[in-house]
Amino acid sequence: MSEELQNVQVGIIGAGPAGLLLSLLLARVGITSVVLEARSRDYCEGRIRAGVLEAGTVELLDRLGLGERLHREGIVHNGVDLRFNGESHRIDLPALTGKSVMVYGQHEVVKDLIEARIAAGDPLEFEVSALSIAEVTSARPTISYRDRHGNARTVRCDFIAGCDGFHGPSRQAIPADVLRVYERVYPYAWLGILSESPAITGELIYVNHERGFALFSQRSHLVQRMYLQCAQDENIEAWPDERIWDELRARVAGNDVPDLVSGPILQRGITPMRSFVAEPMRYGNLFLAGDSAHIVPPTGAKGMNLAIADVTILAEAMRAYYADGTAHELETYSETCLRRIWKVERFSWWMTAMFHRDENDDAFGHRLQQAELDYLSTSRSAQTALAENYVGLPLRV
Ligand code: FAS
Ligand code: PHB
Repeated sequence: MSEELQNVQVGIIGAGPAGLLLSLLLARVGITSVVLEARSRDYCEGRIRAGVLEAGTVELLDRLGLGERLHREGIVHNGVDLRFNGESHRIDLPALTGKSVMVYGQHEVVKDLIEARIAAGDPLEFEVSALSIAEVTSARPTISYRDRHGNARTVRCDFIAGCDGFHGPSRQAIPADVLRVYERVYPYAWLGILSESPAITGELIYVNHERGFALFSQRSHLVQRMYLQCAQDENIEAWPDERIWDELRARVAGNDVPDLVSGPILQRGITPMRSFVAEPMRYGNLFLAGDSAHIVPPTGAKGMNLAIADVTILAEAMRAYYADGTAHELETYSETCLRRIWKVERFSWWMTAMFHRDENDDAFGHRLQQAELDYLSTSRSAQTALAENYVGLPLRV
């Protein structure tokens, strides 16, 4: 099969939020790129993941002209409820930060980004295979792959953006003696469902309960996204609908909370919980962005937002390089991103430790958790600290 060579400025691996958004940000400033995705378009658009957009993410999508459906179908959330010891404590986001968050599924964001990329007529290839990266320390690194028809192809570019998620090949292209990895795996997981049912209160409810953590989120007024803390090795087959609904009710029930109304479960799955950071995020002319470089436990609703922040910084650095010939922002890309990433890792770890019941924890640890929650419910300063992280830290911190 013929070998075809494409020359672009940036080769982007992965059509998740990071890769797609980077391609659109680069196109706005005249930088050519190709996006190479292993999965099909339908698979990428059907992958149910994150649900909360930080204020900065919404502003960015608006600037890109991608906010129309987001504002039509998304739901503005001005508060989140923290529930423990049978009581709810509302964090008033605008009162504490002047900002809100938007509930709009990641898969909806991906649909909007794919549509925009295709409408622009720029290259976006799905179902590629046998992808490999080479010569990343040279001036013209390459990406080789087979397209969906089995044709061998090679992309020669100035830069490669590894937006291929936690399991992609980009991070592996950094030599083991260069790469530093920091990881914490949590002793529990999340059982998540998507259901056609009404919300309890219409705002997110994070629950610390003796039976375990629960989270009540949304995708629309009629579709809810809910999670239960479960064992790391939980078998989803052991959770028929009735058991899921009973457990959700048991963890959120109280005189101060409306009843949880059940409905058809549209999707279910188990999500493992880990914190992970790979440093550096640049090696030669390979740049990692998003889940290829870091993972946060979803308790802080940060995964997708962090990926979007990475590529915003990377796109600005590449613009400066091509427009002004200055490489400073490229050279400091990793350092700039990691300063924000570690703050978000901290917040996500803190929210996770505060709300989950860890059976390995001792009585002292449990009391500390209770004190953390009690302090949050009584201190405006503590609530402000949570709120400013929840709505999203500034891009450069
Ligand atoms: P992504 O993983 O989204 O995209 C990477 C893309 O690269 C994928 O499309 C993949 O197919 C492609 N790829 C991989 N290898 C390739 C190869 N060799 N060749 C070509 N393409 C390749 N975050 C939250 O904030 N809240 C949540 O509730 C939440 N829930 C999650 C549940 C699950 C099961 C998972 C896995 C993640 C969840 N996340 C959540 C985090 C998630 O939203 C990520 O942070 C977000 O998808 C990151 O976006 P990307 O970095 O673009 O990576
Ligand atoms: C979601 O809606 O999927 C969601 C919301 C908040 C979180 C995690 C997940 O902290």
